[in-house]
Amino acid sequence: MVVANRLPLDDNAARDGACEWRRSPGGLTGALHSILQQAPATWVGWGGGEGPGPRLPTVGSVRLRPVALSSDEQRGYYEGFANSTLWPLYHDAVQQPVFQREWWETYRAVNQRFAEAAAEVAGRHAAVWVQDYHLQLVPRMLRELRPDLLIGFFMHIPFPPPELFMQLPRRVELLDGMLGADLVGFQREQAAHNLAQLAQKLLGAQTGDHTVHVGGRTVRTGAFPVSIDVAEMAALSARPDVVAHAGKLRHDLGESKRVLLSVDRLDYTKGIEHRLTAYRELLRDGHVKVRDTVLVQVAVPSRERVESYRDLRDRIEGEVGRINGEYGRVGEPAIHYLNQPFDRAQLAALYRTADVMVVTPLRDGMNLVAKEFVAAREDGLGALVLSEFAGAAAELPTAFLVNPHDLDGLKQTLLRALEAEPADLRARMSAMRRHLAEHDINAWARAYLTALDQTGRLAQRLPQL
Ligand code: ADQ
Repeated sequence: MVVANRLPLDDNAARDGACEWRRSPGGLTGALHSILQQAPATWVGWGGGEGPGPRLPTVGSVRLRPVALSSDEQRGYYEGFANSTLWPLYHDAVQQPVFQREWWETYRAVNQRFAEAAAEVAGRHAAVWVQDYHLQLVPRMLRELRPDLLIGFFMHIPFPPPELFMQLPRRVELLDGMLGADLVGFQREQAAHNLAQLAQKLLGAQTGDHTVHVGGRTVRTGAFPVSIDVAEMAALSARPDVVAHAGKLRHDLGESKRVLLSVDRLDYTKGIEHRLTAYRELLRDGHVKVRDTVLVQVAVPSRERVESYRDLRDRIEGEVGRINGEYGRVGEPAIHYLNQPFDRAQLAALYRTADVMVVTPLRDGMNLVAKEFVAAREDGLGALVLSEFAGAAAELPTAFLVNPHDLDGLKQTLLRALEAEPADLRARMSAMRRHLAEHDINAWARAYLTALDQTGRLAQRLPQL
């Protein structure tokens, strides 16, 4: 069973009953999509919208169990505590976290509702995999309701060092909530280390090698870097219609132009503003000219009911307008800005078209876009400029790694990537593709689930893993 904030359906599909799997612009749904179809499973999550939502049938082999949220609850739990308190704090407080006392009560009540829904439908001794920071209290709540269950928790975003976590007014409850799980998984080793330090400090826990002993139980921890369906992206990018679409994009952008591409959820952690500043300065200094270079910035709308996200969008759109106004020419903008969702085939075509993929978050749990780009480049070419602060950097050391806070460093790295020799690019890309071939989404699920269930029972039920 998976318990996640959202069901993997989009709102339209849920309303008209068509029930296509949702490829949401968030990374989590995509990551779990392939795995769950391999065995009978239940997915507990919010269906979007208000009230109890429609009765949802089984999709493929996955049974859906919707959890209802009122609009006040969406505000307090989702927009408030999850995305205005935890999200910024866990991302190095790159934006000031907001602490509002009433959000906490809603967050706790909604976590309790998810735990009750899971407890109600889980079979005896079932394995339950709870996802992400929205549901950090669920492991403890679920254990109290159903001590027979095997409970896993995976944090998709960074888990911060004690100096930051200690700011949280409800830090003890949040920490204790996660430690209700049998296995707590993170993207990076450092996060497991942070958890151990906090458990010692706040709960007086004893810690060992990837273990936390607390309240008479042993909780295991570890790093399980999430990945993508590499084979699916490779196949998609080789499809004749995608190749043709990439050719058309290249033609429209200018056959002789060097294309820089960025694809992000429109989020302040993704470093879009820093990137635009670097690009403006490259144009200003004359290192880059609109007649031979163009930036395509795809920024899918995200969390638009949260004020800081609306403000960010205004700032980014203002800056894109300024740069195009100052440096663009008729029929030749400096930046193509696309604030819209794309389907997977369109994304694959974009990845194929890029000379330089620019992935420069200020902090990111993993960043699946970087991996999608590598998987799409069966031609072995294309440069990846990647922030050191993305989890993916630990796995892709042959990317052009960069500190996005260092504007001069960012500018120099963009130029190095633009001017790199094909032989250098091929060597870098081939190392990244070798790594990804071995570390795809199935490898992630296999590693996590075998660590969760040391008896091997789960692995037997997921034969394709
Ligand atoms: P996100 O912060 O959402 O995920 P990311 O890992 O980059 O970030 O995933 C974004 C996904 O959205 C990618 O699969 C991408 O293809 C897709 N996408 C982006 N723009 C799109 C567009 N315009 N149209 C359609 N799809 C678009 C969180 C964490 C990450 C972590 C993932 C998974 O913040 O660090 O990698 O979860 O654990």
